[in-house]
Amino acid sequence: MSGNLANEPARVIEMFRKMLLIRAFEEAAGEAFHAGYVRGSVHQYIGEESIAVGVCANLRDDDYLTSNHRGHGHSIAKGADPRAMMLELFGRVGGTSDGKGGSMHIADFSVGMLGANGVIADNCTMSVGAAQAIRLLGEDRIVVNFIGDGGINRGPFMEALNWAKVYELPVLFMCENNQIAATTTTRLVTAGEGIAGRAASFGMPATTIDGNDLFEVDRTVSRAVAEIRAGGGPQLIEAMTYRLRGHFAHDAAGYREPAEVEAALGREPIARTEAWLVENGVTADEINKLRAEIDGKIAAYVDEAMNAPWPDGYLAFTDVQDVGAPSYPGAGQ
Ligand SMILES: Cc1ncc(C[n+]2csc(CCOP(=O)(O)OP(=O)(O)O)c2C)c(N)n1
Repeated sequence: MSGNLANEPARVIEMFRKMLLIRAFEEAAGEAFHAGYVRGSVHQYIGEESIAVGVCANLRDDDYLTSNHRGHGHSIAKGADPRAMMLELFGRVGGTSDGKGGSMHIADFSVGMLGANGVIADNCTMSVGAAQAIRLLGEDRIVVNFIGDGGINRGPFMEALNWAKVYELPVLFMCENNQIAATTTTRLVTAGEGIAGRAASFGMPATTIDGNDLFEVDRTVSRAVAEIRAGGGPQLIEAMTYRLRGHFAHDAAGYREPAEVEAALGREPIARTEAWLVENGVTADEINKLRAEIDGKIAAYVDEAMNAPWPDGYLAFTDVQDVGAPSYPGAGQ
């Protein structure tokens, strides 16, 4: 690996730490799901960590991000608190939405995380709305919109690309191409020139990169963000990757050849970044210490979430649009 990070080992270590944090969070989320603590579903981001981390390392706190159903990694990379996220997955008080959102609806406006979204591609129109607001307010923030390769076949994606380009809005469409949408090979159900080609047909600069290479993600996103922030209009980056687990925690992914998974393991981003760190003088001891520290933190979050109180009923009516709810027990507390 080589890239613009090559002379910044401290920055690489910080990014590696975030990748480990995401991996440990996702492993714990899967275990909690199987143990019956998490209602609904859990879509793990295992194997794709370099994209979220490489993207968010180039954003400011006040930049916006929208996400999809596989949003834990995006949220952590943008700065959301993994402790509050774990409480949210468990549906408890103190979660990012006091348990109302759950795994697919993490939001933390304090770090620009406008929300994950379980409806495929619907975050695209939210991103464009946020970008339109940035334009109206004369700000220099940008919006990053995460989307999967399956999501690009839904209407809101096409609408959003069109609107963003017509108004030259500050949006980076970040497509994580893990090559499969639930159980369907995306290539077989996608017409045209592919993802980058589709963006290019809207007149939008678009490029395809190796998303498992943290350095390539960082380098490409850093350039795109600078251009978008300077008023250059929207862009799309297609980051090739592979999800190492099933579509969701209860999917054994039997539709994949073991050899394919084996090959993907050889390209997975944490091992690749770790190899770079070792080559550049970081010792195995230091890496083990980092891992142990992160694993300890995540175990404490799980422990706390298992024992945290459930929300009182009245919390169902807080932080939601006021539709004139009638009086309810605990109102005004
Ligand atoms: C509008 C809509 N249709 C279908 C679904 C069911 N669904 C959930 S995830 C998914 C596949 C998404 O694939 P992709 O966008 O490639 O993301 P990935 O899961 O690969 O990260 C589907 C079809 C949904 N959530 N929303």
